[in-house]
Amino acid sequence: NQDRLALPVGTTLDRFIMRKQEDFPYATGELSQLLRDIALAAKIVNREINRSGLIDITGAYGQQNVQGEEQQKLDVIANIRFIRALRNGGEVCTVISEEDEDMIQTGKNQGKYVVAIDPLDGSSNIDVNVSIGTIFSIYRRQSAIGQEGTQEDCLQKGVHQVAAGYVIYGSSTMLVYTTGNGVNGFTYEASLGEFFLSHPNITTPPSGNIYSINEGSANSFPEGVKQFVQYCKDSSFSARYIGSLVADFHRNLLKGGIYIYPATAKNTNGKLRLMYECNALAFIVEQAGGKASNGQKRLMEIEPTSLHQRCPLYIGSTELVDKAESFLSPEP
Ligand code: AHM
Ligand code: MG
Repeated sequence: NQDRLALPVGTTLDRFIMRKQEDFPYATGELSQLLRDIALAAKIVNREINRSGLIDITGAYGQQNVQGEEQQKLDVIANIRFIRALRNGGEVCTVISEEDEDMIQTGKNQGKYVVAIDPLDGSSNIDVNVSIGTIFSIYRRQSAIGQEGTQEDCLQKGVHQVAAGYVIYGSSTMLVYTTGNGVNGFTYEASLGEFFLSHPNITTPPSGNIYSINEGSANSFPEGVKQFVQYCKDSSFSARYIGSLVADFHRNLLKGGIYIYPATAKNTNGKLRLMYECNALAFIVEQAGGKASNGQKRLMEIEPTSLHQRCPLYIGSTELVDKAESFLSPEP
């Protein structure tokens, strides 16, 4: 019933999650709790990010770090915060994170879910006050409950995601997520400590005139990518590239456009990570009516083989991704 699903702008995230759960009579509430855990950690990380410019002068303005401990880098802090929230929540048995080489066992072996997360993406922008983000994917474990999650639980295709989302720490902080029933965006109101529904049922324009790619590497782009970039120029598109995947993706999602991180000489399989960067955004863009591919095939159908594997990314408005693919040679 569509009417029941439509909730008004201004609904808090907690209420939204609760109401969505009511639409599934057999839901146990565990996924809802997991999403709330992530939102809570996002608030904490947001607070740390907002203070980050002050970190080196905290002594000077009178605030001491409680434990007197050395300040750690923000991406490390974000990793600690998200892992702690996921561990305490109890719904997740295993986590894979950009910050950790191996799988992280939470010790909560009753947890039904596995999470893949990039706790703070856009590392080159952290120190210069430019938008950064968190990206997450949630999968249902395949192994039996009661033991640690396995590598197979972690290496599922993107099509098996049960939910995915991102947090953008930008001019506003927003959380955008999908559980496979459309995409909704929530904006954070810091003085109230709440995320409010601000972007209900996000759909991405079928086409657009923004292209986002690091043209500094143009000399080593595949021939088809060079041709597509030339097509964008011939069409007088706008070039926009922040260098924070979440921020570049979010802008293009709302305005229409394409983001590309192709294979290059330096990164022969692209730079971005399949499990905690590409798949989550692919799920979101498809739910918003857009498209994600590795240049040859649907990104969410790639069979993963390792936790940190990389993958070329072509993502955004369907017509533009189709156009880019038309310049590339088909899979051998
Ligand atoms: P990171 O995980 O080290 O932060 O790198 C990922 C970031 C993305 O946010 C961004 O889209 C990309 O790297 C930019 O890479 P480049 O500087 O090569 O254009
Ligand atoms: Mg990253």
